[in-house]
Amino acid sequence: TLSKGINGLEKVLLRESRGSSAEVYLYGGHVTSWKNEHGEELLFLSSKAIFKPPKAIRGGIPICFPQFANHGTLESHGFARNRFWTIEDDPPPFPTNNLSKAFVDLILKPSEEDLKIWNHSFEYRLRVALGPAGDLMLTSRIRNTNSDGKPFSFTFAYHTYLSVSDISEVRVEGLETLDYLDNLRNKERFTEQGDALTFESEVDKIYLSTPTKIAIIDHEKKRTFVLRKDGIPDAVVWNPWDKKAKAMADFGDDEYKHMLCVEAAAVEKSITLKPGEEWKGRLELSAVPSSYCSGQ
Ligand code: TA6
Repeated sequence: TLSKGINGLEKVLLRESRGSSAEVYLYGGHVTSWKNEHGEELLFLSSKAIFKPPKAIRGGIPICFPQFANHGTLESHGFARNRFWTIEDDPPPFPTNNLSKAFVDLILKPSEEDLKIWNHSFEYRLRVALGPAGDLMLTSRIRNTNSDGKPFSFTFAYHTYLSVSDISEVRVEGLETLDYLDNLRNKERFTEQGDALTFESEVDKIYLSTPTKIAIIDHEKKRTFVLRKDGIPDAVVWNPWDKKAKAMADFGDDEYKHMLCVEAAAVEKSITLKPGEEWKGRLELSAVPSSYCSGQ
């Protein structure tokens, strides 16, 4: 299943018996494609994405670790998204995901260079799996392997870019009435009003301690994405809108209309691991016709 992708970068193709599929680049441990059984692409990937280190791939699911955005001293979103991961043939057993036959296990360990910028030894295991109904499941296990007895702390996100038909036709349910930090207003804390979220301008918010289930409803496509997360308290919602879109070299000027990032994230409270401890964070995405969802 290992083949050469864009610019000769190695990728893994997962295919589930009913026809759904996913594509994972070893560069970044990055899911770049997730298709349903009809072959429809469900993730957004920019037509201008640059598949060349050290640039992270614009779209799909970048892994933000050990730092989310600029919440710390490292480069934005940390370094996991622009490192080469390797396939791990025989990882320690996962308690879940046993039903899936279409999966790949990746691992990232810090290089000597990485240790100079973040002086902690870790093992980051990522399993990407397709469920029988075509659900996309990502499980991260991050272990502190420091031998000097030191704990470490990190922030994290599955920076998921969903493909939508038209951002003005999209509604997000599950984040109403929650507190959020607004990145467009000095990361100040506000409280969301009672209605489902809709979009008519730039948004960059970190919703705090959210429910585990968030629904992203694409009215035009009559499709609902259901995002479930486990062990990951926060959720980031981002759309760059027109001005920021133009400012990004690896993003088309009008592409903001066709994407929305809804990101399972751990940002407000960093996660601390003592040596030998492991953290687990799971993301599950499904895409269903809107009529299947209650209230639709
Ligand atoms: O998750 C939202 C965010 O942190 C935004 O502030 C935005 O800049 C985006 O991520 C993309 O970051 P990047 O470093 O990939 O350009």
